[in-house]
Amino acid sequence: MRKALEGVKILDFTHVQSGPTCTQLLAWFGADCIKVERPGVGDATRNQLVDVEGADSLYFTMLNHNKRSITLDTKNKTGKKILEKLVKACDVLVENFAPGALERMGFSWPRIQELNPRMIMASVKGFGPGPYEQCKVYENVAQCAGGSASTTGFIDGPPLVTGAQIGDSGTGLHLAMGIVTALFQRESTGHGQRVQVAMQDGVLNLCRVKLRDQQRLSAGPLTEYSQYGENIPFTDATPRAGNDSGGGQPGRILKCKGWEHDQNAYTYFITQAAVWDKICDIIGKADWKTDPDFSTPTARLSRLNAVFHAIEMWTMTKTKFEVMDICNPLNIPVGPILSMKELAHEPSLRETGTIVEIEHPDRGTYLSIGCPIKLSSSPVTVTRSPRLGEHTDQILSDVLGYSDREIETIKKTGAV
Ligand code: CAO
Repeated sequence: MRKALEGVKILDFTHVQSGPTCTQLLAWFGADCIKVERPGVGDATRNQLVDVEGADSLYFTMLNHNKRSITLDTKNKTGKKILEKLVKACDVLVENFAPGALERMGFSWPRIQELNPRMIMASVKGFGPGPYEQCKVYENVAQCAGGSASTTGFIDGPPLVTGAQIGDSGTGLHLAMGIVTALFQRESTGHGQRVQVAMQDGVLNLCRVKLRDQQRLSAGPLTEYSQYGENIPFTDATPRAGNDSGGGQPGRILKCKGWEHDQNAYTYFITQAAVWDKICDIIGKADWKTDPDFSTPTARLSRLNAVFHAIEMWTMTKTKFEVMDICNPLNIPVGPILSMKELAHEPSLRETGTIVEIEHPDRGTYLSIGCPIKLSSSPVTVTRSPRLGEHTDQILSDVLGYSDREIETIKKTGAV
């Protein structure tokens, strides 16, 4: 079956996590992703957090599936010529170098357009234009600068970063969206365009509801935050909400059976107003259905600690999966805290290709996360990441048309 992006050639200058997340997705949708790496060095993540000596790290392999790798010294004279040919041959250039690095290589946006007016040039940077635009940025810096950290954690503790890589992988997702949109527009205009996503903007976009709350503060305290019921005054900035649910229905993380020895024996539990009576029944508090102190959402706001304590007394008698089995049929929203170990072994995720087993000649079998976006007419087969420069000769010949003899001459210049 022909894949959605078949025929699209990506000149992939990305490294570390944000850019590779984006190009991996495009590769899964069928684009020919040509990863350009510095000879002898490659993407720094190949050698970061190494678990199998001599093999590319999981950091690299899990972000670079379905790509081809060419080594190319873009600061070498011949290397620059080859890069010019690649720019002419490809549809999209994706990069997440530090600000100014591509320009220093001699490949500014005007130069790229001159070489190939159909080229879409997509970039991730830490910040957009402004005081910080020259800064190099990593995941946690973006989480802090994008508003996530100030709104994560408990009210009486420090700001927290989250495990979900919203700065890197989140920005990569935004960039992929920009690229396919630009490809679509190119169908009618015939021209490429610049696609830019700043990690600060990507994180802030994911924190949209927190800016909502910032503005609501001027209309009075945020009643769905636990601190309201606990009489803790609000400041002039969106507070950290602990595990409160953001949608206006009180929710918390509660202990389940086995919590004493299993750090993930917890469940999320939302006391959605529409199912309050059912909650009262299952936790053995039928009288709360009519007790004026508990029967309405407003009355409960100042008693949430008592409410969740009673629910936790019940959840502690059940495993997190039993809580799920009992509450789901009753439409009570709950969610087990699933560990990476549990997710890795979850059969349904294997079934859908969300968790995949990949064979790698240097490291054996490893687990990876497959494509989370399922297209019915563009199925994804995840293939292993390339070794450094594995496809150099192949790309020089099949994309750029160099003969074997020319390739030998190129090699002597140190360009590849
Ligand atoms: N041939 C020759 N030179 C190459 C090359 C190649 N194939 N590939 C890269 N280089 C050079 C670059 O041209 C640059 O040289 P100059 O500094 O002389 O211009 C140099 O390698 C370093 O590239 P870099 O600046 O991107 O890498 P860094 O380690 O200094 O910074 C990072 C890394 C991630 C902080 C920076 O790239 C960045 O801020 N990127 C944008 C934001 C981003 O994506 N962050 C997410 C990172 S994941 O947490």
